[in-house]
Formats: sequence, C-alpha cells, structure tokens
Amino acid sequence: MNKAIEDIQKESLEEIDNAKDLKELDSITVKYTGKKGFITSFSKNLSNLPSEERPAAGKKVNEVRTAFESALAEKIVSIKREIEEADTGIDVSLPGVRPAQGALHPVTIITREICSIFSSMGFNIAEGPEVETDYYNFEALNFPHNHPAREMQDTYYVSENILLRTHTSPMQARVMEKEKPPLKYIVPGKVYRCDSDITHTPMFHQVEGLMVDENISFGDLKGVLTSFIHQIFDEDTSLRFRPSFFPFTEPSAEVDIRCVICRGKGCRVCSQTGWLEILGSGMVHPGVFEYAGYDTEVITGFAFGMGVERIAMLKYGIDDIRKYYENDIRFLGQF
Ligand code: 2U9
Repeated sequence: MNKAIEDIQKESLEEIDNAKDLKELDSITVKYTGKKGFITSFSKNLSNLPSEERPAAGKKVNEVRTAFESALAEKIVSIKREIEEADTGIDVSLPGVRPAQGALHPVTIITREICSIFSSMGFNIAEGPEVETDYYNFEALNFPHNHPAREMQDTYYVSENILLRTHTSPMQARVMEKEKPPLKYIVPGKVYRCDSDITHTPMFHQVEGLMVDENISFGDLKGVLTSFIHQIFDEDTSLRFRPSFFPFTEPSAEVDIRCVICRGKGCRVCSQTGWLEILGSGMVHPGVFEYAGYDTEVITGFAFGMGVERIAMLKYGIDDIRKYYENDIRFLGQF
C-alpha cells in the first residue's frame, strides 16, 4: 500500500507540474480525486485493510490528497497569471509604478525665501498686473516719454500705451497712489524684456522693494539690504555699494557681493573682478513722489530691485539661465 500510494503521489505531482492549461488540470483532477480517481480509491479501500494498518494508511492518503490539492491550486494560479500576461502584456506580480513626485521650481523656492526674509523685517507683499499701462511702467516712475532711459529696458508693446511690464515697480506706483506713508512693500513677479542669451530670458522674475516714511535715509537702505544679503547668502558675505543710475532713484547704488565661487580671487563667473552684482537700489527720486502726491519736503524713501533667477543661479551654481525654462525634470527635480 505504502509504495503504491507514494508512486501515485509522485506521478500526480509530476502531471500537475507538466500541465499546460486549465483543461489538462481538469483531467488530472478527475484522474486522481474524481469519484473513481486513484487517490479516492485509496480512501475507499482503507476499510479493507487490517485494522492495525488503517490509521497510518489513512494518514498517508490524507497527506497525498493535501499535497495534490495544494499543488493543483498553485498551478491554477500560475496558469491564470500567464493567461492574463499574454492578454495584457502586464506582469501583475511586479510592484506598482510610483507616480513621480513634483518639486518646487528653483525660482519659486528662492522667491519664497526672499519674501520670507523681507516679511520678517516688516515688509508687506503686493502683487499686480503683468500687462501694464505705459503710465505706471514708465511715466509715474520718472521715465518721461522719449527719454533715453527707456532704452535700458527693451519693451514688448501690446499697443501704443499698453505693454508687458519691464519691472515690478509699476505695482509700487499703484500702492503709493492708494496708500499714504509709512509704507513698506515688496513686489515679487514676472517681468518681460526683449532679451535672450546665456544670462537673459525674455521673461524673468524680480522682487522689488520700497520703504517710504519721514526721515528714511541711505543708512536705512544699507542696513536693510546688508541684513537681507547676510540672510540669503552667508552671514560673513562682504558687500559693497557702487554708485549707479536709475531714473526712479537718486542717488542710486548697485550692490555687489564677494564672488561666491572664487571668494574674491577672480574667476570666469565674476569676470575676474572678485565681485558679483546682486541688486540695484537707491533713494526714491522726488519726481516719483510728486506723481504719488507726497510732500517731497518731508517724505523720503529707498527702493531696490533684484532678479530672482540670478540669485538662484549664484546660490545653486547654475551656469545658464535658460535651463530654468527648458522643462527638463532631471534639472528641475534637483532643488
Ligand atoms: C518705486 C520707485 C523706485 C526699484 C529699483 C532697481 C533699483 C534695480 C534691477 C535689478 C536687477 C532690476 O532684475 S533687475 O534687472 N532693479 O536695479 N530697482 S531701484 O525702484 C523703485 C521701485 C518702486 C515706486
């Protein structure tokens, strides 16, 4: 009995293993566990055995049946999976594909960082239209019609008096029209200039700031901008204020920091000067206050502006501004 049942076990498991489809498995089931199947017959014949042999033989037959049924169940699952794969080309046993996780654009990260530093110094944040009037973009900021200073900002015109803003300062002019001093505002946003090369894109981002009150001095400008630079770059970054010209500020100064790449020795990034231009600034021109209707005898203020892409390039070591806008997620996912 023992040898015979073991042979049946071996044969049945081999047949299951070699089966090619579900139909073949059906025949194997009938052959071994059907009414007249081999394993069934062994169960039926147990009563013919001498009583002392019955318990061991019964146990063995049960083991053979259990092994048969679990091999059969496993084979059914694997044949069904093969059928599904053949139909869909999908291996359902593979782990799922995780959806790609988004990341903030580096320009967004740095804009938020800049805004948060100025917020902590008490500046309000304002946003305004990207399509502007000639009046707010130029006239109210002391760029008269046909003034050569307008050439500093190559402009996209929509019509004679409507344009894409070339800086975010028109929003500051709008704020001044509505509110009286004291004012502390920064305006982040997109600006447009007809320019395109390794350091310029036709659209870029600025943050411009304005602080207006009685007795605001160039010392306030230096204090606020020095604190800002020490927060956005390193605490020990050296900086210098270099005289410059903007139509809306007088006097005007550009602010340079010690080159973050060569630490002042001179390299390609700082054109061998050891300094990097980071922002523009100045005391608000009285002509701008006159447009706002402020008393220029008592009201003074300072203003500043910076390009966000440039600051992010220096912070992250990015060498070509166009990389921001090529939508290459291998680049964008790094920040
Ligand atoms: C008002 C009056 C004056 C904002 C200012 C700059 C200097 C400046 C540039 C830096 C690099 C723009 O992104 S950039 O090309 N900006 O140098 N901007 S002062 O002056 C104002 C703003 C508002 C009412």
